[in-house]
Amino acid sequence: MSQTNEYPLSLKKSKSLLAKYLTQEVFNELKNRTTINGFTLKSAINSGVENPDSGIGAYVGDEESYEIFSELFDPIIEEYHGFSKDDKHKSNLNPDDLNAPNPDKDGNYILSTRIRVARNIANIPLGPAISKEQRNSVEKQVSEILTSFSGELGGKYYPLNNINENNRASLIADHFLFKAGDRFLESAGLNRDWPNGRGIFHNNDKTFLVWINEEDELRIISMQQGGDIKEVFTRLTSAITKIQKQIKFAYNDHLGYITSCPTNLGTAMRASVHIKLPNLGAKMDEFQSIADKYSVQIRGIHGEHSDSEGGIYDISNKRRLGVTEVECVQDMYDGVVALIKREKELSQKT
Ligand code: ADP
Ligand code: DAR
Repeated sequence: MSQTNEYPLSLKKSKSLLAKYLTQEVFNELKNRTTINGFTLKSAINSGVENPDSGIGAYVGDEESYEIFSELFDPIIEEYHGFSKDDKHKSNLNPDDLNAPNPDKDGNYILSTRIRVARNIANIPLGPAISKEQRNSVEKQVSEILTSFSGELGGKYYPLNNINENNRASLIADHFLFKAGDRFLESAGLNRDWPNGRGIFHNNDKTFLVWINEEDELRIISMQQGGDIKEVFTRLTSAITKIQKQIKFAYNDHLGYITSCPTNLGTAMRASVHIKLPNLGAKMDEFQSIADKYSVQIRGIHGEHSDSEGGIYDISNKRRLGVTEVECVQDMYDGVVALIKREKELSQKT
């Protein structure tokens, strides 16, 4: 799409939130605006223009994009998060406020627990607009901070551009590492210069990991086998506290932590379990209605857009913005308790 008065025709057949809210009027209003980093409407919407099957379809290149293109992003954020342009975000990373005794002490259902937050460094562009030099500087700054950690969080950094293929494949197979960016990220400019500046840090137990320069500049992850959700959250909050003593993250009291995709704004947290629910898997209507009641999402086990396998599902919080981190984890926990209860009842009937 050239930067002229041509409205992107591919959006006419798209059901994305971008297509819904980028009216001709909004397009005319925004088409010649640029942010302080030179980020344009064309760049912000390119993913949804090139991938009409997008759910959202828009990404930002910097924190200012959410203001400069607010006529587009405000309604997208309001519809996706139920969060108006005047609402304020709140944060609570205190694990003492989480009520989550292990819901599966016998290990009959929950294979693993993973809680992640996205973070971007304040006052520099985000992935869709960052330069190669800035991205390499983020990699250097963050990896040096992480490799200075000792004790439980101590570990090693593996740059993607010289990780051996067997290591990379096994880290992905073990659910530790991100796959190369998909077509949505490609069109958003998030795969530029791949794999330069990208990598993974993990501690010796692979229970604390940080992805550098994937969809966001940091994905801070705590994960382990089993269902001790509170232990996973406690480790994550300790790691976040340590990291943010040395890095200022992009944050404001309206949108919370700033992320490249509007779906991750606020806490930027996805708290998930991989859980065996074969009986519910055979009754998807009931499965989905329980998930809806507890604001949790049912996903496949190999990341976004993947399928479930062997009756194992990825269950995670749906709410991210306008709720605290404790509430995100509590949402997931309460949903998992309800799903396990129903799975037990169904298994006793068979
Ligand atoms: P994100 O949560 O950062 O958006 P994805 O959902 O794409 O990331 O998942 C990234 C990787 O993390 C995938 O390999 C996925 O299988 C793995 N993963 C997500 N949740 C869990 C979990 N609860 N246990 C183990 N691996 C998980
Ligand atoms: N596939 C894009 C992104 C949706 C949310 N997932 C992210 N950010 N990884 C879409 O617009 O459907």
